[in-house]
Amino acid sequence: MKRLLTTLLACFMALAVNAQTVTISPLPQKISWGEEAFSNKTKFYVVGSAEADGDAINLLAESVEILGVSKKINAKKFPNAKPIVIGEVGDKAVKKFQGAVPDVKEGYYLKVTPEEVVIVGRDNSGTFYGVQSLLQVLSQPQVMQCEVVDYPSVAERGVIEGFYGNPWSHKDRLRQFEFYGQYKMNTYVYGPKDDPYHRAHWRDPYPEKEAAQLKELVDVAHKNKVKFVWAIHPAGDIKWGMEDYGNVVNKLNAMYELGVRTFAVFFDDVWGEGARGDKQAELMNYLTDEFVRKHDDVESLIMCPSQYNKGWSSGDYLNTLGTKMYPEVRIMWTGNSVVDMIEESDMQWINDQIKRKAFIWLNYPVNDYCQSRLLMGKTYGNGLNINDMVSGFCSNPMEYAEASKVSLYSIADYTWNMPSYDAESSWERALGALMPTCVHAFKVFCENNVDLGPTGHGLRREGESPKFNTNSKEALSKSFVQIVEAANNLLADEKNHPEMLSEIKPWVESMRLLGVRGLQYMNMVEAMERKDTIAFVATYRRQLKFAQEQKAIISRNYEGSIVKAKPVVSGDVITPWLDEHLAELIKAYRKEYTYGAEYFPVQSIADGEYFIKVNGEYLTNAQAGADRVGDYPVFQSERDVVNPQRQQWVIEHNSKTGRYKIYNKQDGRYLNERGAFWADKERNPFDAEWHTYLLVKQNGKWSIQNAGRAGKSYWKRDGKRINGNGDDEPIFEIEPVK
Ligand code: LOG
Repeated sequence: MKRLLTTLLACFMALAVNAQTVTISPLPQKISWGEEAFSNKTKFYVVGSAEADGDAINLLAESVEILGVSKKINAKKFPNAKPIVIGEVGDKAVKKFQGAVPDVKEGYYLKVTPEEVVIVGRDNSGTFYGVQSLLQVLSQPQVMQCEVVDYPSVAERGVIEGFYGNPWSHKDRLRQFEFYGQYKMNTYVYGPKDDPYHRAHWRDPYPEKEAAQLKELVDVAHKNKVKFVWAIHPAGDIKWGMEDYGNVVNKLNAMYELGVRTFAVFFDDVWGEGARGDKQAELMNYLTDEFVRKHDDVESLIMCPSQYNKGWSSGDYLNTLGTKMYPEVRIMWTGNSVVDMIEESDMQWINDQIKRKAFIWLNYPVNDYCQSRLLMGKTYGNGLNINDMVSGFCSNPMEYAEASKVSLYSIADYTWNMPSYDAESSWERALGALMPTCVHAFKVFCENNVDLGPTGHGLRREGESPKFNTNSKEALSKSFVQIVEAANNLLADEKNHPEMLSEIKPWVESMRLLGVRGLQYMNMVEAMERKDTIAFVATYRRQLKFAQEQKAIISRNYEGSIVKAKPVVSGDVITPWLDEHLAELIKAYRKEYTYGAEYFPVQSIADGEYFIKVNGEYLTNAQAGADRVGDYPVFQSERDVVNPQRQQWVIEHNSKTGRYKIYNKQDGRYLNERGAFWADKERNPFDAEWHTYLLVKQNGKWSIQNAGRAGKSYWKRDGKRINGNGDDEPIFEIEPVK
């Protein structure tokens, strides 16, 4: 009896384990699993291929072993194969099953039994999605019996390439479309801000090469059942009137020639004339009459308004669009602010204003406004009950196309089956799907690249670095070792997903160095406990070398790159923790010991007169005497022998703030947070909140950091002058005037 029980239990557990390993993503609306259907070495023949969707059949043929086709089930002809019966509602081969197909666009029915596989689509996309689901079932070690009744929650689901910065490459986009097909996203809106033919030079046609590439993109999108929406952004310099209306129509016609059938017009991020609602409505109606309705295969237009979020809405702009623009024109919306998650009450508000269902432009995981961070965390915060309130839902991603897939995978999940969406499990599945060979290391990486820090847009993401544990020395060491190992494993696994790794590599390297620095810090703590000053200083200097390496990392450092980001990893947890603790440890050391003092950053300079130099060139108040608003000092290689005071700067400690003020000896004007003179002498009173700096010396050179209300950024040299957007690189030579 006991033995029987154990055997039963073992069987049950085996089943349970198998059942758990099978998931279809995005999660189907209805699915029931049975026992194993057949081995994953099974071969097939296809019944119904003549009438079924061609892309679905091609996908099947590329992905599974097909011995032939047949009009009917024919076990005699194919004794060693199983039939895949496939087609759309109305096709002969699938008549028997069509009652089971949900009556929703793109819905499908899939059944896997030991005898046969059945796929019936409500329409062509439905059949294609049925095949995609089947392929996921077949990819498991054991092919399980199942019955799936499935359809999307949101009609238009996908991605809007709408960010500033380096547009995606041709290859990036081709890979994206395959991914969208795989995970049932059906919409891609093309609108990269820095494609000149989208925005700055919207009137001009694409050059031949770009046009040919776009044509290929449209074809590949369509093969993956992705609607390619091409967007034009004329708002920057459009002249309201027939001439430019004609220019828009011409450009849309040129794009039509390349195969585009759905179009969008963007008016975001413009002010003044281009942002007029009445004129925008007029143009959209004109385009609908003169372009859309002149073609029988062009869909109604999509537009992105100038007031595209509640925070920026005022006057009767939205109401004008709502009442004057043809109701079939869809209107995009980013939520309560530029970067925001979307909830039910938000949808009620906007739909009311525009008298139609808004088309959501979700500004996540886009990072064009927080370029040092990668947003690899969970996609959470959107309401689970808004599917009937939106006409579409698209995510604006990062310029890092592959890395964006972590979030896009969840966007696919969310928009396909909204009520069942679970951010956590979707994220876990995404990691497994994207980096199957080193999912653990990838998870550690993603966990440490979650939040974006404080930005003007205010969005924060919770749960960064959940495993960082400072409770004990052992726990801390473990935390640092974990990120070093994860980075090493990812870097060693480079061949398995080269596209992903080449994008995230700068952040992976940075994570490794962060961990290494953490371990050096631990060694410093121990050296301090042992009172081993030599080891302390030596370890500190090693740490410094790694910090410099880390700071030197630049993403997208290729020629022509618009964005060159300096990666920050765990910018809200581990990085600030380590910076703070290192500084405290050094302070404690310096209280007790003098050995090695020259290597540590110091924060004190005696009141006096100084030359401020970069690379041997003198910061010079060349405009002294003119004393105008907006004057700024410049770097000059020669010593000023006529007016030496122009190169002499008075640095004084301000006891109220503990910081330093800097003014010119020649005319007494204070330098502001941009290293310029804020105003003329009369109107330039000293204000400690704005005119005081932190001066830190390291390896013989100084960094000058803004403080108080002027923020925390550092000065850097920018050509001949100072710029206030630098980093903590000590670049200034500050020498007393003798
Ligand atoms: C832009 C968008 C940009 C995003 C985030 C819209 C409608 N427009 O503030 O191109 O990627 O915010 O920086 C935007 O969101 N402007």
